Amino acid sequence: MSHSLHDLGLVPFFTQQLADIDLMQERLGRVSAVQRSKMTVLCESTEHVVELSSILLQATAVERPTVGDWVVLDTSLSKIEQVLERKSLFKRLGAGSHQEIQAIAANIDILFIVTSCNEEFKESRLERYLALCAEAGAMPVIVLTKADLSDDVDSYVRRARSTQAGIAVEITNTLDPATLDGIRSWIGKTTTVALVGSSGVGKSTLLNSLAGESLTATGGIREQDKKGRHTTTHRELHILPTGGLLIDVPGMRELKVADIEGSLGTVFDDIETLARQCQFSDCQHDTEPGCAVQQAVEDNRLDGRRLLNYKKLLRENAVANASLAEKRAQDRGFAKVVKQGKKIKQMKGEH
Ligand SMILES: Nc1nc2c(ncn2[C@@H]2O[C@H](COP(=O)(O)OP(=O)(O)OP(=O)(O)O)[C@@H](O)[C@H]2O)c(=O)[nH]1
Ligand SMILES: [Mg+2]
Ligand SMILES: [Zn+2]
Repeated sequence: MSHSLHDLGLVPFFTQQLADIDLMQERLGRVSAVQRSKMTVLCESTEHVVELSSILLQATAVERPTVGDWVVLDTSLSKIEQVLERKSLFKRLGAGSHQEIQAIAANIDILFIVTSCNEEFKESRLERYLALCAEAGAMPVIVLTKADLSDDVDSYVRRARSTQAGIAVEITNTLDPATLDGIRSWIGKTTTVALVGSSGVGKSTLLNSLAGESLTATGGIREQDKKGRHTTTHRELHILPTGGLLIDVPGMRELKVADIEGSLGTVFDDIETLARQCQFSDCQHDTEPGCAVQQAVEDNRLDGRRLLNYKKLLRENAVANASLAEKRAQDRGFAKVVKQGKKIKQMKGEH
């Protein structure tokens, strides 16, 4: 398929970072997929499967290029030499014991947080995505799929709206293109949207319906608990024939947060506003006297579940930040030991 850099979402924010765009044109591209150490980069009219330069191989996981990044290739068009500054970055804390911040999608304008009108729907999960979206610097839209399977769509819309003041909510049956107008209205010619949400909610089905053709595989869900089968296995940036770019992200089993302290206030503005009226400035909104937040829960002005989730995210974030700080300190210590080792070798005249 032939496309221009403009079709790939090239806007002034990126061209301004290049000294001479004409000189760079051939070597400029956008990462569409990552396969271990290899990456697919879409350039003007062609695509290249490339490797990272030795300098980028030494970068941390979050600094290395990810899907959606704008990159400059070397003159042989076989290695990524430079990653342009990002406009936004959706990231999470990696699963398992090896904790590291992982870049999921770069340079996205909008995050479609996809959830379905069935047992899969959970306000707390949406709030988690919303906090990560605020931190990413993207605009969130909650997309409610499988409206055709529910006879009470309004209650799902109400619940979705309660997760963040003023949040945009779109409703669709992704199998029916006639229900996609609201969703389409968010996607401009150079807009990049990432699709996130649990496995089986219909992210890939939505992508295919918007494209009007089958760009990627979709799969069924388990009837008993409505859980998906993790059909999409890797992140990929797709160009819509009508313009706009969609990054399809596999359903994430675990969505751990870190570095979100600056963004919780965007999602939980109601709680943080109430907290300013608590008697104690360090109130934990637990059993303290004069707690305006607990009072709001008692008066049914604030959902107790929402308060519990806010506290849970705060706690989880604090634990993650502490362990990240410890890991960084260890890494620094390790780098020092290596450096000293080298120095001693040099002093002894060894190589
Ligand atoms: N009835 C109905 N079924 C839908 C809708 N959207 C998706 N589905 C079905 O849900 C199943 C899962 O859809 P996928 O698009 O593969 O889900 P996904 O979110 O991409 O899942 P992963 O790739 O595993 O993360 C498929 O059988 C779809 O046909 C919808 O709006 N209505
Ligand atoms: Mg999928
Ligand atoms: Zn309080």
